[in-house]
Amino acid sequence: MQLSMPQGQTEIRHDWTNEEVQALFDLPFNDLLFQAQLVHRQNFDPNEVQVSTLLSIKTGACPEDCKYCPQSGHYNTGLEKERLMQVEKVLEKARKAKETGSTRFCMGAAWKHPADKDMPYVLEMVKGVKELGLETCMTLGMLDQSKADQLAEAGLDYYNHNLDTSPEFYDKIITTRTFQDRLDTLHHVRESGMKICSGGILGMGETATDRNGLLIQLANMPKQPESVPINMLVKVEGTPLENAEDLDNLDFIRTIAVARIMMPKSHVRLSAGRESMSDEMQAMTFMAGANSIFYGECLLTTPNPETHRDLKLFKRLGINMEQRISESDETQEQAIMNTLQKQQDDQFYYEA
Ligand code: SAM
Ligand code: DTB
Ligand code: SF4
Repeated sequence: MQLSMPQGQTEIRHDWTNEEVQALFDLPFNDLLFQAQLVHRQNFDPNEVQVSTLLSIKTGACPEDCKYCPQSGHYNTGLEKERLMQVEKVLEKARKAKETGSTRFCMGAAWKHPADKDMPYVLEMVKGVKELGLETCMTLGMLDQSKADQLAEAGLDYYNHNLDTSPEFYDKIITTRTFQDRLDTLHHVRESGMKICSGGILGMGETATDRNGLLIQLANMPKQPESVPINMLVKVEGTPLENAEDLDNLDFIRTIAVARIMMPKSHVRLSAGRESMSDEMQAMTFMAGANSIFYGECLLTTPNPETHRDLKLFKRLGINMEQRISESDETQEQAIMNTLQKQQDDQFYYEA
């Protein structure tokens, strides 16, 4: 099939069809990666990756039944539940994230939606993190318009709310809310003026058409999400997906490349699952157009690569951490140097 799109174009389209997306996936691997690189280079510095740090501010006992999630109260994953974290503790973690060179702090809660009584604390967290000079992101479940507006007013930059998979596969994974519920929340987030972070999970037993469907839903939104996390399923013991079949790594990389082509100006985030990926696999996802990661030893409840492994990989690949516009190069460079120095010291004492 002939694609109507010239190679490396920057035009943002909202009318992608399954046939066109499938044609991209069917390209020879090298041709697909080449095309994704062209698009990437026309829209971003190809050697820059944005880094965000995650923190679980309320853990476990979630009323939703997402089959992939260690925090769902429907499954026994042995996870220790924690109530909403105190604001000062959150700010302490945010300060540490900034010291390691992170530019965005993403706070996640295992809620179906935030309760009215929790809002004042959550809003304080947004204000406090913002005052530290970090970009703010939250993922708290569903939002009505009023809660979205309150968060926006407090200074929340991004709201993360994943579509997770195609509309067709959705109810095989989650039964306690609908795909339309997710779209409604994203609509409220857009209306409030916040930026959207929305993506999905691969490797849950979905078909290739489901992966096309997820990307089409994201790309064909009236305004594409500014940030698109692509998670590889982390198989957690006790969840219904603990024995899901592995997705071919090359298909994961292809999905990143197709996402990059369909959403040329969005940051595509290589999200959960990095802990079990080789450095070479991660390098290929960066080649395919991924330009954001979660940085720090822990995602929400599962492990992530250690910061020194990431910094070493970035150095080997000649990748720089994306700066915040308002942040001077020196401020962030100093933070990264401090982290490296501390790690060298730790290594010295460990080996002594
Ligand atoms: N409760 C809120 C919600 O679902 O929107 C926010 C937190 S929830 C943990 C955020 C996202 O993490 C989910 O939408 C899902 O995409 C991702 N996630 C959760 N468990 C995962 C796993 N085992 N592997 C990969 N991604 C996962
Ligand atoms: C996203 O897409 N992935 C992150 C973030 N948004 C909130 C969460 C990944 C969670 C992986 C499982 C865990 O650590 O609990
Ligand atoms: Fe709850 Fe979010 Fe986990 Fe679903 S993904 S069970 S909503 S914490």
